[in-house]
Amino acid sequence: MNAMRLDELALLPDNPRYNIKAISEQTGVNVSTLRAWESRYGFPEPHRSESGHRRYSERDVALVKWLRHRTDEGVTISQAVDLLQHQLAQSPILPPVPPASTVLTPASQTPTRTEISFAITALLDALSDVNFQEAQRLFEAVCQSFPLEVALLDVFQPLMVEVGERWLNGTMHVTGEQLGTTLLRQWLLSKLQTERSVTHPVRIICGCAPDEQHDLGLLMLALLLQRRGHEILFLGANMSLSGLTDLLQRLSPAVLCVSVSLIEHVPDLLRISEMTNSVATEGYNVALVYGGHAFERHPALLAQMPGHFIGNDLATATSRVHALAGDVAEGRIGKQALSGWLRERGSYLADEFEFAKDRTCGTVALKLAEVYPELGQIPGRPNGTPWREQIYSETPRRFHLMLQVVLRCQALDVIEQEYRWAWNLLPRFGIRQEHLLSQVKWYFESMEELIGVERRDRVHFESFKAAVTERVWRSTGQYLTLTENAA
Ligand code: B12
Repeated sequence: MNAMRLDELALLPDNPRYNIKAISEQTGVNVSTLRAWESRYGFPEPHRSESGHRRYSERDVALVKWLRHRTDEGVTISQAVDLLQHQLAQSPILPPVPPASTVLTPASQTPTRTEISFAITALLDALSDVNFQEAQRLFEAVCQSFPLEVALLDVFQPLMVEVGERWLNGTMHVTGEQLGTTLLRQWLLSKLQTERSVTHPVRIICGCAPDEQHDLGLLMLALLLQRRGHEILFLGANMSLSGLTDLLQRLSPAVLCVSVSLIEHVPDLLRISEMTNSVATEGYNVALVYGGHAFERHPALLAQMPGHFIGNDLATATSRVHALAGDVAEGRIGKQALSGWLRERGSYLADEFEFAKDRTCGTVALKLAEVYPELGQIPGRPNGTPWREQIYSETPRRFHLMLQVVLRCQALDVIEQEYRWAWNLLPRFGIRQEHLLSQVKWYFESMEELIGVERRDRVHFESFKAAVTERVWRSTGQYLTLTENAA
């Protein structure tokens, strides 16, 4: 059996099935030798029944056979075990071969198909057996060792679909389904929470139709969109419609993503669309995007639906929502384009900004120093040099001056030119895109608080912020993900 076959062995189930006599008969390795291998090399390491008897899995059988073939070829058993451990260590989800190896495919490397299907099979086994610890271990291994997009799109999504199939045909108890849902949901929510970072101010709201419980697909979409830098408000399952109109007006999101899995919740989309239409008449343009299992089952419904259906494939949907959000935020879809508003209101806003300049720039400087104390610490130069001072206090002022030009001359594009030029220098001083985007965010936050944006300017003000941030983002480094590459 060559190395490739060994890789395939990893796909076999690991649930306990055979006693020692049965595995001995199947492999031709006698019972005492099996015990000796176990005590000397820690392998095979069988499960134990409640009464303490050894129980071996299909995978154990295959691995013992593999060892026997090696010894038949003249390799010593200790060399064969070494070889086995070495080869299994190449696989991201290791069957527990002692000493328990933790060598995983680094998250930056794309796992092989075998590794992916092994992960799915192993997870399905653990869920079918309602083996909480094993399921949790495998979930963690996948999350740690696979790139996020691969974990979501290639492992967890097909896993959940298969879980649904097994539940339907009675081969998996509902508890297994619940266990999978809980582990996945917890992990996705914690990712959404911890990965929140400043980039675009383009806001996107994600929620499931009222009474709809299936929120995992939407949660994945939310996480992928957040990775593109959007500000996500995740309302989750069973979204309430009573305060939705108000929420849309208050938060002025560029996109509202709605998920519908069960057909009975489809009519709610019509109600939601009435709400997005009604806020649009007041100038709050929100693109309604919908998707979910219901439309996979009943594509004929699509023709009757309002809003945008951009497909259920999460990678493509992420790119499309990203593009749509940019369009809406920049007012391309809106009644009055951003450039028109800038012509009309730019100078007024510039005056307002000028009035609040000192306080805002002071606030931003303090925040920069507090959140990024490492900034400006150039090797070989003592701390507190004028350079550090300049980073913290001068950069918000320069940003302010640039916005004055943008607002008074209605020249959004100068931002891109200026930042492209600066980006030739800044990384050398340890400045990252995140620092620049944080500065932009804090500047606008402070300005909004101080000047109190008038109601009639609110929508365009949001678009303006988005347009500025987008340009800073675009001209300072890259934010490439697998999904983006694929798009
Ligand atoms: C986990 C699960 C549950 C969990 C949900 C937990 C949670 N927080 O999500 C629980 C246990 C609560 C549950 C309950 C029920 N479930 Co259920 N469930 C599933 C299961 C196994 C997985 C769902 C899942 O997460 N899939 C993985 C995600 C990634 O896929 P997805 O949700 O389909 O989303 C995809 C796309 O649609 C898209 N997408 C989703 N939303 C959006 C939104 C936008 C804007 C975009 C662009 C894209 C997009 O992204 C994904 C990529 O394709 C599915 C099986 C399946 N085939 O999906 C059954 C399944 C959906 N459930 C089903 C059923 C019947 C039910 C119940 C009625 C069962 C019952 N009697 O209790 C209840 C109904 C609850 C309710 N009122 O909503 C059936 C639905 C069949 C049908 N006729 O439509 C399924 C298909 C199982 C089956 N094989 O029959 N369920």
